[in-house]
Amino acid sequence: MGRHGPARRGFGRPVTPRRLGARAAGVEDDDFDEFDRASGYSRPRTKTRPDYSATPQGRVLGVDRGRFDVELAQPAAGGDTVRAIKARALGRKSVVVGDFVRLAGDASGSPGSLARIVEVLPRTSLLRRSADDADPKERPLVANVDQLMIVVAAADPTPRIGMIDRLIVAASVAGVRPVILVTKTDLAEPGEIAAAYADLGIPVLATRRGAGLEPIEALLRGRTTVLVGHSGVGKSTLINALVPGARRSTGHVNDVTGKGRHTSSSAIALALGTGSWVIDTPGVRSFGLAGVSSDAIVAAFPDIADIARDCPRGCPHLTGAPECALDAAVADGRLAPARLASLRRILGALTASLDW
Ligand SMILES: Nc1nc2c(ncn2[C@@H]2O[C@H](COP(=O)(O)OP(=O)(O)O)[C@@H](O)[C@H]2O)c(=O)[nH]1
Ligand SMILES: [Mg+2]
Ligand SMILES: [Zn+2]
Repeated sequence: MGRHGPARRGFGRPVTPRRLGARAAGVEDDDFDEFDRASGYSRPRTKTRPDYSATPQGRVLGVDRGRFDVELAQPAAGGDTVRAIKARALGRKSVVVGDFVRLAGDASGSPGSLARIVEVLPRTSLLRRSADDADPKERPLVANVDQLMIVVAAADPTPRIGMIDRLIVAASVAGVRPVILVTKTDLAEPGEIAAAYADLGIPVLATRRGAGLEPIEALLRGRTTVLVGHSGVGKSTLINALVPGARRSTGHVNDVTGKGRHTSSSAIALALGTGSWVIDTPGVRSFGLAGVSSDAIVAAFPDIADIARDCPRGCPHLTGAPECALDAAVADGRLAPARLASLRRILGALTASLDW
């Protein structure tokens, strides 16, 4: 089955028509300046809006200076990807890698052609990027992600537990499943990391350059997976092994800017041959956690949430919290000590990085 086979997720799902008026596709949408009001559809529209329900659909694979590479659901004459710009009528609405979009204009993909993105289909998830914890501005980075693959090296660079914890929280609050991949197992044993996280119910895989890819491919199949991890952990090496022709540059990457030779600092999605996409995120160090509550973190772990219902109201669940039911659960064997330690690391990472 090719990359446009039926296993492919996202394309072809029904889209609720939310246009009032039916205008022929291909009209100049720029005339409709109320096209996408930022919030709410409670007021009746005063303007007729174009109907794009029959226009080609695609997925944004990459963005470079306002130009989007869009993979078409149905390949066109000029190929299966087209260049596109955002229609002015979308205003400040973001279009990010992973978005499913509708296209107007020249979506033939022929040399020199340029389509317009006229609609962003409803997102199932959205990961935002934040420059650092002090930066309140969080820019949307990737949409419609099923899995966040946290890539850490067994050694070189040394894994950072705190970063893994933050990413688990970011994934959980974004509605994205976290998974962990330990690379470079030729340099060190992955045991410690695996032990710390397997107890949280998070899948942990290990690999090394040249190792068989089947377990990783099985985890990626039929899903959209974002790879995130420190520079140098081997993300691009892995993608090159998974995606023939990907030719992601590997090797030294500047740790501060995330930029290396031929290395773009924006996310890029690559289609796997199995209705799956992997998204590389060079230079991304963390995802935004603004507004995340400790309740949301606890809720990410249903069995722990169940126990925490016996906690005093407003219990922070941190070490030393009076009458925290999680301590009692560890004492009587209902909760593994390593799992409570992990949870507390996550809660601690959050409280340390946010002003409440
Ligand atoms: N020893 C060892 N080195 C690896 C392995 N995978 C990648 N590398 C090396 O680690 C460096 C960084 O890899 P790269 O894929 O560019 O990492 P990225 O920054 O996460 O994309 C490169 O020099 C790779 O050759 C591995 O399994 N074992
Ligand atoms: Mg890389
Ligand atoms: Zn508690």
